[in-house]
Amino acid sequence: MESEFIKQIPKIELHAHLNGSLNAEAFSALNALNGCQVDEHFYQILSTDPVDLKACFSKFKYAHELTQTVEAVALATEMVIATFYKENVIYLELRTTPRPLQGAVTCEDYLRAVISSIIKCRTKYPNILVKLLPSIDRSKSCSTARDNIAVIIEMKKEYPDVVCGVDFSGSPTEGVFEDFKPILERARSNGLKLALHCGEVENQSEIEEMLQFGMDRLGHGTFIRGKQFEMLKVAKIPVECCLSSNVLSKTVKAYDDHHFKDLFNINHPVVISTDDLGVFNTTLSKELLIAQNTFDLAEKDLIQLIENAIQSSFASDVEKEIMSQNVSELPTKMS
Ligand code: 6MZ
Repeated sequence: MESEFIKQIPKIELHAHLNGSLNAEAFSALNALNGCQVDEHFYQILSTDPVDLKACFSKFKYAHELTQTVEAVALATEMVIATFYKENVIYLELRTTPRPLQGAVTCEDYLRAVISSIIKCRTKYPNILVKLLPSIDRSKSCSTARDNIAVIIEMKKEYPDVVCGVDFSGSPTEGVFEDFKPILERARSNGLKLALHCGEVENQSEIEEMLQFGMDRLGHGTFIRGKQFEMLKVAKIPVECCLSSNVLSKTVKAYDDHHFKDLFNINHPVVISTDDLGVFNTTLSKELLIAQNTFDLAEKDLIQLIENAIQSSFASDVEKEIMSQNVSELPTKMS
C-alpha cells in the first residue's frame, strides 16, 4: 500500500520526538553501540495493543535505556535524520528533552551532542535541513525547566540556525501549565518560537489558558472544542495532527473521527506529523497515506498540507521560499 506520489513529494516533518522516533534499524545500531539487546518490540505499539496514552509514556524508557551516553545520543540523532531523509523529508524539526546521562553528562552536554550530530548530518545528508526544538517536560519540576531554558537560550545564541524554538510536552496528565508560563515566556522573549502540546487530553480550562498565553504552533489539539475551538480559529495557530499516535494511544476512537477533518475543512493551517514513528510503527509517508485514504484527499490537498507545513515551520523566509519552490516544481518533475 504505497503511493508513488507521496513517495516522490518532498515532505516536511514538524512534530517528531527524538527518542520516540527510533525505528528497528536505529534500535539495532544503538544496541550494537551499547553492547546490549533492548528489544524494539516492547517499545512499539501495534493497533491490536490495548494501551492508552498513559501506557504510551512508559514506552519511552526502552529508547532512553539506549541513549545513555553522548555517543548514543549523537548516533540516535543521526539515525533519526537518516530515517526521514530516506523517505524524502526535506525539512525536519526534531524535538528532544535534554536530560543528564551516565557519568556526569549534563543537559547541556546532551543538547550539544544532538546539535553536533545535526551539523554533521548537514554534510552527510545535504538534502534535508534539520532544526532543533529542545523540549520542556511538564511532568518534571519547574526548577529543571528553568535550568534547561537558561541552557537553551545560550544554545540558541551559539547555534541560531539550528535551535529555533522550544517544545512543551510530556505526559499531559502531569504538571500544571500555569507553573511553566514564566519559563516559556522567558523563552519567547529570547526569540525562541513556542510549539506547545495542547488539548491532548480533556482539560478545557488548561486549553483556554494555553490559547490565551499564545503559541506559534500547537501539538495535537484533540480536545479543543466550542469556545476554545473558536479561539484557535481566530488566532490561526497551526495545528500538528498526529493520526496514528492519537488513534493508537486511544485519545481518538478511529481515523475517520480525527479532528484533522474539522480543521482541514475550514482551511485552518493544519499539518500531518508522525510524533513518535518508532513507538507508533509508522512513517511520514504512511501518515499522509492514512490522511489521503481516510479523508479522501486529492493530490492537490496533499500539496496543500506540505505547503501548510512549510509556512508553519520555524524556517527562515528564504528557507521557506526554497522549500515552496521545490514542492511547486513537483508535478512537472513527475509528469
Ligand atoms: C506528549 C510526548 C509525546 O524527548 O526523550 N513525548 N509528549 N505527548 C506525546 N504524545 C504521544 N510523545 C513523546 O522523546 C521522548 C519524550 O517526548 C515526549 C515525552 O516527554 C517523551 O518522554 P525525547 O527525545
